[in-house]
Formats: sequence, structure tokens, C-alpha cells
Amino acid sequence: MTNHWVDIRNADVILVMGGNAAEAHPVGFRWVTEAKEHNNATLMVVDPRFTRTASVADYYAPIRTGTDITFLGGLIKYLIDNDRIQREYVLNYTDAALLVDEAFGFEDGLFDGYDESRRSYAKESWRYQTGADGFVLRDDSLSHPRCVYQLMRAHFDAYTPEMVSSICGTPVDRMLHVWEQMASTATEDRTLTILYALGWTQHSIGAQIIRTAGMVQLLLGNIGLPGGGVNALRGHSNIQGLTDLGLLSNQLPGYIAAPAAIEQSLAGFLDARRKMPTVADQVSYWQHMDAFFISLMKAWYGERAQADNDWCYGWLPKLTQPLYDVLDTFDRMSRGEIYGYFCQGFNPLAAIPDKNKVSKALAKLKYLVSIDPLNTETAEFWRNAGEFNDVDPSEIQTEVFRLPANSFAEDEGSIVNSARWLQWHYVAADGPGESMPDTHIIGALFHRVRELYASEGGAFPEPILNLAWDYKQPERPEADEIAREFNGRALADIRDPNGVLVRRAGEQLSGFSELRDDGSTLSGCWVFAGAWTEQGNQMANRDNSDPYGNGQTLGWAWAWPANRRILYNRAAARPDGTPWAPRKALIWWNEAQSRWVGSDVPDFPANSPPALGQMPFIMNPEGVGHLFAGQSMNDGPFPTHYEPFESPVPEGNLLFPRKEKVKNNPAARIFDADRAMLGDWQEFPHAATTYRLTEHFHYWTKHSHLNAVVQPEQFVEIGEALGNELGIRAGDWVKVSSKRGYIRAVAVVTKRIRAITVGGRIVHQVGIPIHWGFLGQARKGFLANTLTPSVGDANTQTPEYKSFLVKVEKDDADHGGER
Ligand SMILES: Nc1nc2c(c(=O)[nH]1)N[C@H]1C(S)=C(S)[C@@H](COP(=O)(O)OP(=O)(O)OC[C@H]3O[C@@H](n4cnc5c(=O)[nH]c(N)nc54)[C@H](O)[C@@H]3O)O[C@H]1N2
Ligand SMILES: Nc1nc2c(c(=O)[nH]1)N[C@H]1C(S)=C(S)[C@@H](COP(=O)(O)OP(=O)(O)OC[C@H]3O[C@@H](n4cnc5c(=O)[nH]c(N)nc54)[C@H](O)[C@@H]3O)O[C@H]1N2
Ligand SMILES: [Mo]
Repeated sequence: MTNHWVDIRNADVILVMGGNAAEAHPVGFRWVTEAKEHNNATLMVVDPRFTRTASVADYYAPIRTGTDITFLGGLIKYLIDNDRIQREYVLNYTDAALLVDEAFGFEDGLFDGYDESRRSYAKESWRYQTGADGFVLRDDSLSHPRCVYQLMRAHFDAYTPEMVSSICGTPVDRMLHVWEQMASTATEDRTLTILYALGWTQHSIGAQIIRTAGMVQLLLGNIGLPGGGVNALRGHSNIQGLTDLGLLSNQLPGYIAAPAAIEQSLAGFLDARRKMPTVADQVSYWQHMDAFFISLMKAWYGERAQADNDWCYGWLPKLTQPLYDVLDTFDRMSRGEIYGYFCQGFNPLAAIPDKNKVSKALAKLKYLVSIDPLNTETAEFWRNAGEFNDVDPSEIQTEVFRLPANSFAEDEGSIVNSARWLQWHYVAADGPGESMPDTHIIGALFHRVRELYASEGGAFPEPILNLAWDYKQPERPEADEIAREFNGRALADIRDPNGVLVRRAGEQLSGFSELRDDGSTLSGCWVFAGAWTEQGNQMANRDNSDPYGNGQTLGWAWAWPANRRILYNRAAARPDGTPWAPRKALIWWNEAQSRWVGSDVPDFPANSPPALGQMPFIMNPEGVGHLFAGQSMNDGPFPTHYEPFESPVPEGNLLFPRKEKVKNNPAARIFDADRAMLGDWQEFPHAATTYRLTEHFHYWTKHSHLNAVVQPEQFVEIGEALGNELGIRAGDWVKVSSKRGYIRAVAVVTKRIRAITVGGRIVHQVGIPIHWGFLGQARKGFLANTLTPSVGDANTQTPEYKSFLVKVEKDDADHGGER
């Protein structure tokens, strides 16, 4: 989230799109209710289904899955055509005025520099023009044909209401109503918050949908203000912490992109990530990359990391293409290229697309380890469960080890929520039986592996043998020890540029401004610096006082970065430092004190006067928000509509009809073997999506008796029109098939899913909850991912779980009762 849960109550308009917050985030959703009650906010929902969130909304609009770029792209055109943008904000705080390279182009659905054989772009022209002084060129009249504003206007010119409606299936009047409400926040005294989750991410164009939302919020002047922002409502309770700490296979802690195979030298690696300002006087905080990275190497390799050995850079793994994400890993595994696999809190047989592919891949392993408090379908992938898991155990030789782990309530530690708050929690009960905290399991495994390397050698022992591991009980690192290490400490006395001592050797750092690039500091995750200081554990803070009455509560827990609650909060004030409107005041320049004051921690130096012109987007070298994404995205600097890889539209991409190459995202992740497993609209005519229910948490609560009672049996949802067409009534059994397999379930025939018109043709949508499987106390069911395709987003490789094709048939056999 750019903002945070409590701050939702400051919004005037709330758009829930690509998520179902009332169902999947029912506790956080109370802040939406508070905004409605106390701020008279308007809540709008855009979803293929009329959801639980829609049921308490002021307005609902249906949409076909996978078409949100079109809906939001149409809005961008609407805002520009009707002059509903926040001009002063756009001119000063975005790149609208910046000029783009002359060679940049977009034609027939493709950006320049596309290489079809590699499914990727060269990106060379995807950049701003710079002058002789090295700074970016601009045209404040916004009329130059190469300025971002004009290029963006041209890019979305085809997204007329009629075109948008014919792609999305949203009726024009519904769409215009939503757009108009959103446009009403272009004024200085109103804000819109956008709440989204996996209805946006789980598409082959997922990251670009979210970018389009970011562009809309920049044009409306809603980023950095209370009640504004683009807010990802995240999934598992600590999944924010997972990405912060770099547990994705292509990241290091603190959002540092991991080194690639072509980056064999440390200097080149740092040069590519160290961003110097490209507009005079800007903060460009990534210019401190060396301090972040070298402090990380000191945390990992301690005394061994020294300037003369490049801080052990040579020991870091270097990424090859494709990456080591789950789609790639299971593809390699299916080709027999992986020997063993560890699942820690992960049930891939249930969670990963194309269950039959995953099942065959697991069977090629020598061994599989499951570290989990519960038994999982993955750990029992070899078990024949009839139709639900139709395998022959005698053909599977994989050895499975199950290591029982504690669950969160049995461990101490921090959990990072969607709002970037690190909140400390304590042990509520000891784990049962032989279960252990995850940290102890990993600690013990690490020591066994290290002993083997020490006694037997191995291909590349140095990084394992030399890893710094200074915990009191080496096999049992404790949460507080790890947390102090993430925060970081001084290894020598630290002085500021004037020679004044800021930190003594051995002391905890107070924040990332104290990190150094000379090896005199250590920090396991630079964005967490400040979480455990000399004043103690800031994550345990529990003071909820709210002196400004706007819910920022700086004394409650600790938010990264620097305990800042709203990112880019400089944008909450005009260029001259005064708030845009009194009711949206957050931080402002106090002339008498010569500093920024207010209810949040300023997102840039607090003593930097407005006259200096430091702009709010401090992580960007230009200091402004990017309407033009430059080279940061793999599939283009501007978002473009592409169809899901399985699309119900015969003409393909209606923006570029019958142009096969740009029917789907030309840079999305797809392997050849999976392409052969895609179905077409003639055989599989219905557009399907998958989703959650409040009563279950993924695949684990079916082990709990009470959850199994409230939501006992697998079902799929279809609209009344499709029910009538196929002669299916509520309670009938149906068979739902895709190119990859089939499931059987009870039909819920509902008014909540309406048939929509796409390209002049009726399309039926089918809803498939994900929670059933062949284990647990609920009735046995099919894994929903039997149906989904193995296709991934071009930037994140997140699978396209939310848009694919199925065929629904009435199933006359009686599968009722306990099976
Ligand atoms: N009770 C419960 N809560 C949970 C979870 C759980 O399993 N159970 N899981 C947690 C996790 S890990 C996550 S990631 C979050 C997920 O939170 P959400 O993303 O909110 O949950 P989903 O139900 O997967 O999908 C949300 C909605 O997206 C809609 N949708 C599908 N395709 C599209 C599309 O193309 N466009 C638009 N606009 N909408 C679309 C679906 O109809 C659905 O209503 O929930 C978390 N919360
Ligand atoms: N079709 C379809 N597929 C999807 C999705 C979808 O919307 N549609 N959503 C996707 C999303 S967003 C997600 S997050 C994944 C979820 O996929 P998974 O994360 O694989 O599923 P879970 O069942 O949430 O969790 C896996 C295991 O973690 C264990 N666990 C819980 N606490 C702990 C702990 O403290 N330590 C350890 N070691 N284990 C623990 C649980 O017992 C459980 O067995 O599914 C994805 N798959
Ligand atoms: Mo998730």
C-alpha cells in the first residue's frame, strides 16, 4: 500500500477493483465502512461478479476478466478529453512535461525493439531525452509532440467508451458513472483510494493493470495525500515481509534486483542500480545503493566481506533466463532437471496452475521436503484419491520428508502487514509434538549442510562455509537476534560529513541514513533500518494516540521506510509547501521552524525548503511520478490491452483485430509445452475466474472442523442465463473442463453473475472458488488448479489464474453425500 489501512477512512471515493476486500480482507474492510459512515465516501466495485463487497457498495459495474487496462485506459482518455486532471500536480509532480526519445514508438500493438524469438523488447528508446548537462528535457506547455503527456494521449486515443465497452462488456452508462465519480477527485480537496488484490495481479498483463491505476491516480493528484494512493491488499499475513526481505527468487532484501549472469563485476552491478538525479536537486534515493548493498554483504559474510574482495560479490548467485520463479521451476522439474525440492509453508500441487503438470513434475523428483504444521496435498501428491488425484503410486519413486513446523501463534517475531507496518507478536502457545519454529528448522538444516561441505567439500563451498552466523545458539536463531540484524548496527564509529559522531561502534543504527558504503555498517535489509534501534524494539510500540485526528498514529508499531505512513507524502502539499486543502493536510512547510511539520514523517529531508524544488517521488531520478515507465517494465512504457492467453473473443484483440502477434501480451511468460495446452473459444466457450471465500483460507482451513462445517462442499457459480441455456438448476452437479483437465462440483446458479456482451457476442462467466482438495475435514473435492493454464505475467511471472476458458456441462451422475 502507498497509504495504509486506517487511512482508507480519509477517502472520499473508494474503488475496489481487482479484489473483493469484504470477503478476503474482512477486518481491514472496516476502514471502508468508516469512510462511508464518517466521511460520506462513495464505494464502487468493478468485478466480473457481484461480490460481498459489491453488496455493500454504492455502485457496481460488471467487467470481463482480464480487461481492466482497457477500462482504466478509457478513463485516462476521458480525464484528458474532459480536462479532469489535477493540473498543478500533474505539471509539477509527474513526468507529463518530460520529453521522450525520438526513436520511441508504438505501432499495431507493439512497442519498438521487439524480438519475437526471445519474446522480449530491446527497450533502447524507452527513455527520456537529456540535454548537454545530462538532465532531462521538458516542455511545461505540455504541447511538444514528444512530451509524455502527448504520447500518453495518443496511446489511449482508441480507448473510446464504445471500444472499452465492447472489450470489457461493461455497459457504457455504468462505465461512465464510475469514471465520473473517480474524476470528481481531480479537485484539490477530494481523494480517491484504489484497493486491489489478485483480481489485478493474476493476469498475463497484471503488473500493467496496476500501473494504469497508478497513472490514473497521478493524473487525479491522489498519490501522497490522505485517503489516496494505490493500495495492494496483500495476501498471507506476512507476504509483505516476504517481498521486503527479498524472498522472491529474483530479488535481494530491500527491493534490490538480484545480479544477472551478465553482471559478473561488482562495479557494473552497482552502476546499473545506483540512480543519480536526472533533474537538478532531486533526492534520487537509490544513489545510496552502494551503502545498502555493502551493508547487506557485511550482514551476510561479516569479516570475510572486504573492499579488496568486492565484499564477496562473487559468492552471490547470478540469475540466468528464464528466472527461478514457480512456473519456471515446475517446468524444469517436469523435464527432470530438478533433483530435490523444499516446500516451506507451500502447497504447490494445490496452488500452482495446471495441477496435472505439477503432479507429473513432482513425480520426477528424487526427494521432496514439506515444512508445514499440516499435512498437504503436495506432501501426499503420490496418493491415489480416485478422480480427485488420479495417480498410480507404484509409478512414483519420490521420497517425501515431512518436517512439522510451528504456526505463527506458536512463534515470536514480526509480521509486516499490507500497510508496511512491522508489528511484533509473542508466543501464544507452544507448538505440539515435535514441531519447531521455522527459524530453528532452517538453522538446523543449514548446520547439517555446512558440516557436509566442511567434511566432504563440494562444487562451491565458500558461500556456505563463510556465511556469518553469529547467533547465541547457532542451530536456533531467535527472532530478536534476526530482527536486530535486519535493522543493522555500526561496526566502527560513524561520523557525518562534518565529522560529528552519529553512532558508536556496536550500536544499533537509528535508520538507513546511517548506512555506509565503506564496510563500517551492517544491515540485513536496508528498508527495515529503524525497526530495532538503541531505543529498543520499535515494532512492539503500542501507542495509538492520533494527535491530528487523521489516523496516522506514528506510535503504533513501526512502518518502513523510516516509520513513514504515507509514501511520497511531499505530494500532499503544493510546490510552495502549503496543503492542497485544509481537510487533506498531512505535512506542510513551517517557515518559522524552517522545517516540514504535520502528522507523518516527511518522505524527504525535513529541512529541505520548498524553494529548493525537491519533488516527492524520491526513488525516481527525476523526482516525479512516472506516467511513462521507461525501461522498468518488460512489456512497454505505457499499458496496452492484450487478451488473456485463453480469450473468448473470436477476433482476438479488438484494438488490433486479427493481428495474431498482439492478441496476447507479446512479452508474457509462456513455455512451448504449455502453449500446446491452451484451449480455444470454440471448444471452451466460457470465461472462467477463480477466487476465495471468507470461510476458508486457501487449502488449510479445510483441515479445521468448524470451517469445514460452514463451507463443506465444492461449488462453482454460473449465471442464470447460462443455467437456462444448459438446463442446469441450483444444486445440480456440473462438470467444468478446460484443455488441462476437469472438475466436478455443485452448481450455484445466481443473479450475481450476469452474461455480458463482448464484441457484439454474449459471453458467460464462470466463478470457481479455490478451497477444496483431497485432504482435510471438508468433503473431498477437486483442486481448482486442475483447470488453470501455466502462463505468467511479463514482469512478475504471476500465473494467469483469473482469466481462462472452460466448458460447463450438466453432470447427470449423482456425486452427492460423503464421498
Ligand atoms: N478468507 C480468506 N481471506 C483471504 C485468503 C483466503 O484464502 N481466504 N487469501 C489471502 C490471500 S493469499 C490473498 S492473495 C488475498 C486475495 O484477495 P482478493 O484478490 O481480493 O481475492 P480473490 O477472491 O482471489 O479475487 C478477488 C476478486 O477478483 C475478481 N476478479 C477476477 N478477475 C478479475 C478481473 O480481471 N478484473 C477484476 N476487476 N476483478 C477480477 C474476482 O471475481 C474476485 O471477486 O486474500 C487473502 N485473504
Ligand atoms: N486458481 C488459483 N490458484 C491460486 C490463487 C488463486 O486466486 N486462484 N491464489 C494464489 C495465491 S495468491 C496464493 S498466496 C497461493 C497460496 O498457496 P500456498 O501458500 O501454497 O497455500 P496455503 O494453503 O495458504 O499455505 C501453504 C501452507 O502453509 C502452511 N503454514 C501456515 N503457517 C505456517 C508457518 O508458520 N510455517 C510453515 N512452515 N508453514 C505454515 C499451511 O499449513 C499450508 O499448508 O495460491 C495461489 N493459487
Ligand atoms: Mo496470496
